[in-house]
Amino acid sequence: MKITGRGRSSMQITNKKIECPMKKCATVSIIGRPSAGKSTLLNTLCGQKISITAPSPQTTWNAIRGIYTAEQGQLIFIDTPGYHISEKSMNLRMKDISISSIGESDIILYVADTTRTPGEEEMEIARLLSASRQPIIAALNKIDLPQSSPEKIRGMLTPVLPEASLVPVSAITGSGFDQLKELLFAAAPEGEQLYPEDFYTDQPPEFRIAEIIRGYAVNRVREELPHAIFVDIADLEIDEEAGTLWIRAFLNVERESQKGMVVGKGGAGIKAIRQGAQKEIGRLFPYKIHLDLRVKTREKWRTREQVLNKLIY
Ligand SMILES: Nc1nc2c(ncn2[C@@H]2O[C@H](COP(=O)(O)OP(=O)(O)OP(=O)(O)O)[C@@H](O)[C@H]2O)c(=O)[nH]1
Ligand SMILES: [Mg+2]
Repeated sequence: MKITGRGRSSMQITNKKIECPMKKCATVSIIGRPSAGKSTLLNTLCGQKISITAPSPQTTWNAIRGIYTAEQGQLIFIDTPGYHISEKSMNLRMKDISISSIGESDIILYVADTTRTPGEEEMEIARLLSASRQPIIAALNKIDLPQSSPEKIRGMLTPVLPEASLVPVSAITGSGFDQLKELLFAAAPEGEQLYPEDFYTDQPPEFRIAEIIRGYAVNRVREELPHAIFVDIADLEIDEEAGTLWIRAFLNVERESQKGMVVGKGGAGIKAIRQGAQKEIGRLFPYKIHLDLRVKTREKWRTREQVLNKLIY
């Protein structure tokens, strides 16, 4: 039997043409304001906790890849830091990451929070995206909340991004996700999948561990403090015989006075962060986890380029 390839999307067996739909593969950058729900959406879509989330804005600092594989093909999402207008060094770095991820993608998934009245930042994102060549899908998020008003965002987006597909969703409940996935695969080019089926992120273990710890820390503290915390991993060691992964990590704050807020009364704060992180890390690695976590002060680290170079890249 003679089999000949015909283009990328069909093949011929002798005279009988059998349609064999080619799989889709696309890189999708997730763009939106801080706290719009980008990371929550990524996690719900991929069915895994890939990127940390928190009620406070500016939780995501880097481009985080999450991979979704289905019958139709593979979508490689890039979760990005919230697009925020600010001249501070840390914010400018994060903004650069968001903008450059747009250039790396086949599709843009714009996430907008329908519980907020669209302001200048939303408008700036829409204008930025209007200059891009890729298809744009706008997820109008948080429709599960009573104060959600998708019409306000629709009214603002339609004149600026007339070609964009708009889909109301809830990143928490997954409502609207069937339509969202359909739109994404429809916009995706044909191509072979880049990652194995069971692969869902490419974050290096040390980075992932630091993020998990930071996630528990930022969810534990309030107001300005979430932004003042970064994690560094001093040591990672596997004891194969004992089946233990030893982790020594520091939670860094900006001022001595913030240490107590993280440590909490009688050490309750740091204990809860340690226990939560330890349990979650334990689900990722086939070892018993021993996390030694301490709080340290690193004065004004958010203005130090050397520190930022290690954290946001
Ligand atoms: N009710 C509701 N809450 C949501 C939804 N999506 C996200 N949230 C909440 O909104 C907050 C921010 O969510 P994130 O996913 O961290 O937002 P983000 O856009 O990644 O934020 P940055 O990383 O700071 O840019 C969290 O408290 C989420 O639980 C949603 O669809 N419904
Ligand atoms: Mg995020």
